[in-house]
Formats: sequence, structure tokens, C-alpha cells
Amino acid sequence: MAIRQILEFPDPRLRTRAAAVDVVDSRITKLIDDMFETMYEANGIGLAATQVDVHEQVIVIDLSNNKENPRVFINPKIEVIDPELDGFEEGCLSVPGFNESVERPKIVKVSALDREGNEFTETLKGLLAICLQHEMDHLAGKLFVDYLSPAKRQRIRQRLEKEQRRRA
Ligand code: GNR
Ligand code: NI
Repeated sequence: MAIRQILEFPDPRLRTRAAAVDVVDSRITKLIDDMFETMYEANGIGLAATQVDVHEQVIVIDLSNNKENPRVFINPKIEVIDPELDGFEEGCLSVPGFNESVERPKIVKVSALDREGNEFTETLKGLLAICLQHEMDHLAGKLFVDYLSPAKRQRIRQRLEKEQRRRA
């Protein structure tokens, strides 16, 4: 297993659309293991492959406190079940240090492949529904800052670019 580097806004690679996985082979299970290790080390609750510069449709999520509920979604497709929007303060490992409210549908039904390559369908609500939608946005090249006003997004961009120059 290995910790992979997480791309940060405004890195243009975060705008790449991920391709569907065609076979869940050892290359994909290795990616999944690395994504969990990277997510846990960063204290995140979810991670999309896009964030580690792999442009394939793979998502990992664990909302538990003790790494006890790892979930994998490969090639996810969602259907909105309850279109009522709910606002939630979101954060993102690719936008470190910023939290802003984003409105999303409250209940979604997801169909995806698990880490064995088997298809499953599940109805999600609460934080799991929010997190899955946030991760699916990453696979489409979208970030939570895209829902904010241009002024807010620009302010976040400038602060992160300054921090990235400082580190370089
Ligand atoms: O760790 C994370 N927390 C979080 C909080 C509210 C809504 C979404 C998230 S996902 C985020 C990890 C991340 O950046 N995933 O892409
Ligand atoms: Ni994110």
C-alpha cells in the first residue's frame, strides 16, 4: 500500500472527466487500497480517484470513526429519489482549509460495482448521500467551489495558490 499525493485546487488535472473501469482487476484493487490509505491518513471521509490523478471512476468512502465501514463505488450511477435540496457545510481534501455550504438532493439511489466487481444498488441519505454526490462530482471534473459565487471561488483560489507557491 502507498499514500498517494492529493491534487489541490486549482490544479487543472482536477477538471479531467474519469473514464469507466472495464475490469476490476488487481490494478484497480491496488488503487482502492492506496486510496483508503491516503484518505485515512488525510482524515477524510471520502476520496475520488481523480484526486490522486487517476482518471477512472473509482470512489472510496468511510464515515465511521475507526476505519470500520470502508465502502467502494466503481462506475457509480445515481438517480435522485428525493429532489428536495439540503444545505451542508462541505470540505474537500483538494480544497484544504475551506468549508462552505452546498445544496444537494437529500436522497439518491446509486448503482455501482463493489471491489469484487459485483453490481449493487443502494438508497442513500444523510451524509452518505452528500459524500457520494461530492465524490461523483470529482469524477466529472467538478469541485464544491464551483457551487459558490465567483468572488468566493476566486478568494479561495488566491489563498491556495499563495500557499502552494510558499511550499514550492
Ligand atoms: O473529508 C471530506 N469531508 C467532507 C465533508 C462534507 C462533505 C463532503 C466531504 S468529502 C471530503 C473528502 C473529499 O475531499 N472527498 O472528495
Ligand atoms: Ni473532495
